[in-house]
Amino acid sequence: MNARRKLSPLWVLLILLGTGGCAGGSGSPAPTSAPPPGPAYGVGPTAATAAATATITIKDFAYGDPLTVAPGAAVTVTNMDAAAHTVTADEGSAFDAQVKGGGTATFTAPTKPGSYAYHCTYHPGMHGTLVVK
Ligand SMILES: [Cu+2]
Repeated sequence: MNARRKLSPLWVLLILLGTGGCAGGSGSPAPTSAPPPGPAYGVGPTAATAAATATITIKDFAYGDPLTVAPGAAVTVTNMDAAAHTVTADEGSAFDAQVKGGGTATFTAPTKPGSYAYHCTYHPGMHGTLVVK
């Protein structure tokens, strides 16, 4: 019958929520519980992985190994060559990022899971694969 005793499990839950996903340390002040504006399904434990970032590094006219990202993830493209490159989906217009020599660019990965082959519009010999799952 003591109302104060019922509070303690709730505090434990709040503490767990507050410290749970802050390993990234990107500087989010973690205010109350504002849902991220991105996905419509803001509730649920799986939503946290969708916001992960990934990087494609272009070097010596090559994209490197296939990259696996979460649906809708922000993908950063780093170009270590002097020449400009693009990361252009082979099919449709899933993504198309242009990167100046020595520059970086960002694009949003498709939200539909699958394996997306891409190429460079300037250098037809450059091919890579983006896996969304
Ligand atoms: Cu290129």
